[in-house]
Amino acid sequence: MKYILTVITALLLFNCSKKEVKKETINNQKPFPLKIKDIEPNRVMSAAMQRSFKHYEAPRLLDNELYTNFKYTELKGFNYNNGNGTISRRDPSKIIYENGKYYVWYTHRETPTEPKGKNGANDTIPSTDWDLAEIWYATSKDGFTWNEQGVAIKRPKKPQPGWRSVATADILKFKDKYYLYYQAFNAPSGTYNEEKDAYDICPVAMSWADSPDGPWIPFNEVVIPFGKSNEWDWRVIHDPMPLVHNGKIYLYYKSGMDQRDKNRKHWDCWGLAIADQPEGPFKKHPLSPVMNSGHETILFPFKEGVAAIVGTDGIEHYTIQYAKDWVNFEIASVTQLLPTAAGVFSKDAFTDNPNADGITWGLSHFINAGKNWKKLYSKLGRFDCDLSQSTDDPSM
Ligand code: AAL
Repeated sequence: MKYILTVITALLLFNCSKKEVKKETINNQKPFPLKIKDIEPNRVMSAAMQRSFKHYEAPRLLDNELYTNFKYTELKGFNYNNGNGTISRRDPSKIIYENGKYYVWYTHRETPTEPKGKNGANDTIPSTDWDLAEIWYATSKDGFTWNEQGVAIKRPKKPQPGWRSVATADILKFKDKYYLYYQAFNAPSGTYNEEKDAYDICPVAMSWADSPDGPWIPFNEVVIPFGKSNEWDWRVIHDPMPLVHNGKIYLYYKSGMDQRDKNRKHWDCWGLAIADQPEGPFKKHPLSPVMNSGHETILFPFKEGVAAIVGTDGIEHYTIQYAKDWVNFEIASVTQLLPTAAGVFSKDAFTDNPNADGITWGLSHFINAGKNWKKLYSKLGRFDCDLSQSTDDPSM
């Protein structure tokens, strides 16, 4: 009898500790005390209420460090030709602080007209807002007024990767050198290539420099290749976003789960590829895709894990998520007016700090379009938020 009781007690304890572990995986906080059954023990919950406690731990979504509002401010220092669609700046990189100033890299398009779609594009007319683009950079003392410094990565000569467009860069600082990872288009964006069975013919390229002011030296090899045709990321690799974790480079990227029918509808997901060196080889994590929603990749180290701003697109859009192990994300909060394609200022992006502070600001892009998408171009703007352990929310 004594033996049976001991076994039952052990089993009960094991069960409880399992539940605790599960709760701990979300945001490393103590369980929120409120449960509907504590208030009204006999209430039968509707499907929606059961779901909110079971899948989302709803009370936690309303009260935690990874909840914030976003406040937006127009930037000073950029000229957009009065918004006639011929100059565009979009997809800002993370922001880094070097030499007493902030640095950002972004897609810069300056073309004779606004984008005309894949059928209207030629050697000088862009198909999309990020076609025929270069990667430019700007610096700032305060994050509000920016001085455009000019081109960082030009389009190389045909047939080098990126001859058609280089876009959507992100920065890595690793062992005192700087690395820009970016999309290298070998055809107008949106063009389908039968031979390669891919859309943008746009794997990830990289250039490196000894200083954030360049000169940038092309690595001249694809660093993150497409998956095989039976893999989820066979079609495009977009939005490379490198961070440093455990001494390695953790690079998140966007690709799409394809429906593979004639409409080729796809569903944006994020993958993770890990390397010991900035040049690679990058090994794709076997659990990729690690995120089921979100258009552009927006991530930053938070405590010992990584937090993600999941903005537009997907079933879990407008959430902020957390992965203590950098792979398995859980929803931490649901919020609104999230930045688009943001580049964050994360002090700990490359420091491998086991208690990273988080972020309070960054840059977002805003897509401006006239009637019928005429004069389409994008602008950069600043956002402020409180996704940091150490500050108060400036937007409240
Ligand atoms: C962006 C990013 C990538 C896409 C396009 C330009 O916001 O997701 O960069 O290719 O849109």
